[in-house]
Amino acid sequence: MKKKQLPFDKELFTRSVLYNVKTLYRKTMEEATPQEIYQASAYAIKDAIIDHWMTTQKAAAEQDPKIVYYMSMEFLMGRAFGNNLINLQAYKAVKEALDELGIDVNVVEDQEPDPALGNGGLGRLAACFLDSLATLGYMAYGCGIRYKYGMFKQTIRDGYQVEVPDAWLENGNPFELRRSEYAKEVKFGGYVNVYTDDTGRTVFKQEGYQVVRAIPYDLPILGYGNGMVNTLRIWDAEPIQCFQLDSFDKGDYQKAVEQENLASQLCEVLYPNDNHIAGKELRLKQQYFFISASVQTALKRYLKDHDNIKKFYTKAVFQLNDTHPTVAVAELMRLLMDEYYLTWDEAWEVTVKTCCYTNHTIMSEALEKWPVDLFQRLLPRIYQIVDEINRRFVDQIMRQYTNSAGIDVQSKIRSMAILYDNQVKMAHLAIVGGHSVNGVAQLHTEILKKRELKDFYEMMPEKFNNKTNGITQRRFLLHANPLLADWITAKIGDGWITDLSQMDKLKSYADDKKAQDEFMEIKHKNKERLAKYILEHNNIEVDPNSIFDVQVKRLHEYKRQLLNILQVMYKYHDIKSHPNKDFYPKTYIFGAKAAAGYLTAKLTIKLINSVADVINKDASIGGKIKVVFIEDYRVSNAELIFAAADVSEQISTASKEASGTGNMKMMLNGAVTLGTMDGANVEIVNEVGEDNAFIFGLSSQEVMDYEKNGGYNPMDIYNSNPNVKAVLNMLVDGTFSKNKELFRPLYNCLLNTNNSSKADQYFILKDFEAYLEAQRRISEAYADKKRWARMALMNTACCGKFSSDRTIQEYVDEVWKLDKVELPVK
Ligand code: TH1
Repeated sequence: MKKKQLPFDKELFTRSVLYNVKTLYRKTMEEATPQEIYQASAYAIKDAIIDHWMTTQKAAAEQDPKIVYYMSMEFLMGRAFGNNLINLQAYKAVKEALDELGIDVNVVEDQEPDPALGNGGLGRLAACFLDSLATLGYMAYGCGIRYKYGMFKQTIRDGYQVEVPDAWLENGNPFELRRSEYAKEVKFGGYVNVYTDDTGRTVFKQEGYQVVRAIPYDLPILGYGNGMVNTLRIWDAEPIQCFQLDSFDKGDYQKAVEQENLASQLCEVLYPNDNHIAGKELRLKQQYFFISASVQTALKRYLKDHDNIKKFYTKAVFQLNDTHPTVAVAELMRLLMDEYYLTWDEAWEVTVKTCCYTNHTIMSEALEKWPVDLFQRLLPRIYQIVDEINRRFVDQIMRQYTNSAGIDVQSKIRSMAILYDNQVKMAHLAIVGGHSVNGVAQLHTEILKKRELKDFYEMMPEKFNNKTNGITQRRFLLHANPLLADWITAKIGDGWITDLSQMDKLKSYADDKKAQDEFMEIKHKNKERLAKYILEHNNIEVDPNSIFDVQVKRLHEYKRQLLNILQVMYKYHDIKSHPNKDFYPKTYIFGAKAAAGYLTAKLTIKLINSVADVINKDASIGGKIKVVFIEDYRVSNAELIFAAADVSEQISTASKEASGTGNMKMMLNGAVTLGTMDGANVEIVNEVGEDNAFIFGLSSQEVMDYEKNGGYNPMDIYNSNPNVKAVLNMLVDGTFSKNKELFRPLYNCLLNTNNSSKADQYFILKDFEAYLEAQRRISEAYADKKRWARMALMNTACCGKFSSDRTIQEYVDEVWKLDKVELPVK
């Protein structure tokens, strides 16, 4: 049975490209640069998208579905051109059309800068969710910030990371629409004047404030093959009006300049910290800025064709992506009371029924807490409301727990109050102000319920639920790995594109010799493709017959890139001292950005590059190990890397990685997980079976038990394990740097003899021996071609659960309760 395709007019596309090149640049195709051809092609695609976009809006206006507003400081979209073609089902047609013009579609795609409005997993998850929402036919708005500079570009100089600004908007963005007619005002600072108006109502009026204009830019989010186009609305800030010098007295002049400055700073740059909060004032301003504009928009849209504001929650739900958008709780309260005149209780009911919160981490340095004085100075009216929410909540704690046997009310208040120790605790506000709290993998949600948020769970168990993360197979297989995508479709049909659970039909090929050979042949081709990229970018020759062992993700101590590179150092030492020992050649591939101020992370990058330098140049090891650090790891090169991975390194300290999603992307592409029982790895092993993954190391329970008892003493391991001793000494004996002291800080992190409770916080030495053993098992398994092919194929076959389509359907069924939009297309 042939499924219907979205209509796409190839001839119209070609004509449109030629026309655009002419009218935009006054050039012929022969004269146009690749960038100009990209722009011309993108505008041609946008044309096709706009029709679907308008159709979607019309259908929504008629059907009045409930809408989810996915509020997030980060959307790590990656390039739009190829993805839009995929979802329009027009990739092949456009490839042909461009071919006929003598142009390579890959070259065109490569002209687009990566929109990198996110750090890592959290931002990429938001992007996958938008893709799934549109594909499943649910009305959704992504709400975020149009940062002028996204995640910095990483260059490596002399082995060190150097950050370069990411001017992604330099050539404009052909897919965006500026919608100045939907601008909103956002106010900061000043004070609240409380008075009674003529009707006897108490009025809270913010005065002496600074105001900026929020301008929305809309980006189309296409569903796959269904004609649905949702919207990612990102906000830019502009000063409210150009000031007229003549009419200004000194005070006004000062203020006008301040407002201009504020507007120009607000959306300047994304904070490049993953799993870490720097607590900067500008960051809080960014949060309130995009939240106020988004909440105003949502209310306005609702009131356009409904009149009972008390029923807002029947048509809208706000999903808060971590605590960063949590001021939405107070902003919604403010607007409902101050602008729409609801009472506190009425407004509170609407707010709780509208808001939901996703927790993405238990790392303490990532928990958002704002100093009360800063919060109050910046957002005086919002602070009043938070203060009242807190007062009522503390009251509730006292009513519930006073006189209950064996319960210390004060300790309950200490652990749950929103305002405590002169801090505003954003997670507590998000939990109290909404009706759903979810973790992002089973293990993570259990840790939230049993430990991190235990008191909240006991008080309001009905709010807690798990939504294991997922990823979109459209970008990470259909677009990233066309060879494998075509092969799978030939075997089981194309149903997997919108229903990943169908991948399990591949299981019947797991023992089929021919299928195994084809599968591994495709992997080989993808390894060649990556090898070419590495040769071009790193000038390192790698052997596609070696095992491609990949760890790509943000650099963070808990993710333990250091464990990986220490293991490489050990293997190097081992090979040099036993040149005749059998060793299956391996290529260790790293990719990671470190937050600009995170010294240990930056030094780890330098270490990886230094080790790579020494090993790659050492002819005596006969190329048995190569080490590659891929510069500027981002969504576009990630697609090449995932497709080529044999081994997926997921080696975080158990209990620390809430979910992880790179693990799923590599599994989808037939890589075998080498990991700890952490985050979603646990569920991956559950699906694929223990025989098809390599698991090692402490369990999350063991880690948490050690932590409760003040850690462990790594010196014991150093003194008793000669492998560990040898490898640690290599850090400080000049093997990898002329300056022997260069890597001393890393050595100290592991062994800190002055303060043993701070030594090896992430249990690297504790897990070292088990990790070596797991690496050895990998080599053994890979040497058995048939066994490895079966494992790799089984990983792809068992990845069905990890589609973001499944995650989104769970959110819809259990939390958001959205209605599907019916579209006239087809
Ligand atoms: C990540 C988590 O570390 C990761 O385990 C998870 O898969 C991903 O979110 C998606 O759920 C996080 N990223 C951030 C970024 C910031 C603050 C907290 C987290 S948690 C800025």
